[in-house]
Amino acid sequence: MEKTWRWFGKKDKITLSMLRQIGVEGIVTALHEIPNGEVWPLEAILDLKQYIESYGLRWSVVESLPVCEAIKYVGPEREQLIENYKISLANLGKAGVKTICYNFMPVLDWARTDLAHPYPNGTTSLYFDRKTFAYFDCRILQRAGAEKDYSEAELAAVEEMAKQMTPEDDAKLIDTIIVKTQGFVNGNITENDREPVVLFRKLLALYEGIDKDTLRENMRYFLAAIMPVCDEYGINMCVHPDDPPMQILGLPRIVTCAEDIRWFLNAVDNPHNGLTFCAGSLSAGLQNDVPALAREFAGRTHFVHLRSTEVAPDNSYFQEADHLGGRANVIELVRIFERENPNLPMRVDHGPTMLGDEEKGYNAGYSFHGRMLALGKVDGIMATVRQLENL
Ligand code: DNO
Repeated sequence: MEKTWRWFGKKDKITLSMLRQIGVEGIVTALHEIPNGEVWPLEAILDLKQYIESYGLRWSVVESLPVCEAIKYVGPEREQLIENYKISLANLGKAGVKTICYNFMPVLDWARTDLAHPYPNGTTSLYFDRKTFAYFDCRILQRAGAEKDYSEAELAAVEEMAKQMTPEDDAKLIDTIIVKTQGFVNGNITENDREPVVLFRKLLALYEGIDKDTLRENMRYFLAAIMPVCDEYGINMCVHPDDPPMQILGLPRIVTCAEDIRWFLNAVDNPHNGLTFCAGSLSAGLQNDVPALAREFAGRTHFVHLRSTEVAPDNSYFQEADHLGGRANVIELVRIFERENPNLPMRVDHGPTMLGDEEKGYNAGYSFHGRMLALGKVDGIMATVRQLENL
């Protein structure tokens, strides 16, 4: 597979010359300065592409060309937004950037309750604790009917937490869930918003009455509308699975398991409609056998994210695992994808914060040393697999 790296643009403290030194071949990035929903101009795409190429690298994947909420819940501006999306795709196609990652998760992109969970070895990493999330949902958000989604034991734990959480703890949790992970790099709510909880409730309200089938239909509609542009320019769309791959906050999630993936691939049965195989996201769902998913969907996978998680047997938490450990079975995944397509773009996803990363202010999960270590491991697996399998 092609060794790619998610780079957040010219402002990223991790520079392209650093990436060149550690063996990265392709760049995964986006025009982060363009607001969601606006057209990506051809000149701006070419400008960034040339910049990347001047470092001896290539722009392999766009992550993400964001799909606006109004396309997902069907707002009055849907048609205009889809038109804009098609123009951006055509411009990317003209520039020769042809693998496009996006997601179809309502409101939240990914979700974690702790972005710097300490590990015994002194590193920190991302963590999702169900009872803390339940506390956020029931106590901070006070979502109507939230209690229905949790067990009695979880609700009892929420009561206990409520006795201990300080206003500062609450503020940190709000920042983690609503600003940092919801928002991430293309968010609806940013650090400058004064009342994130109020805004967040408004976003959730947009999805009232939208169930799984409706969201599926909205995804099918979007994909069917953009496929002619993808056919014309040879663009591969690849949806990112829901992270975590389960229902949260009463929102429908439709890319969580084999049945979901089969559904959207069949609903628009075009090879340009494909998957970002995010091993870490998929591994966080106990329903998923990750290598089995890879075997089934490798042919429609256009981009691979390699990482792994450990999930508590009772599903009470999950955390990032070492790239060689956890539920994902990265070694087997490399074998499957190397056989399928040795040119598939692959990036290591997330990595521990370590050896001074914590002082740099990197985006959560996107440390330098942690990801570099993971890339070294995955590179070793790829070389071994290629030799053993004569690829
Ligand atoms: C988080 C990422 C996601 C991903 C988007 C793609 O670490 O995997 O934010 O980039 O969901 O649209």
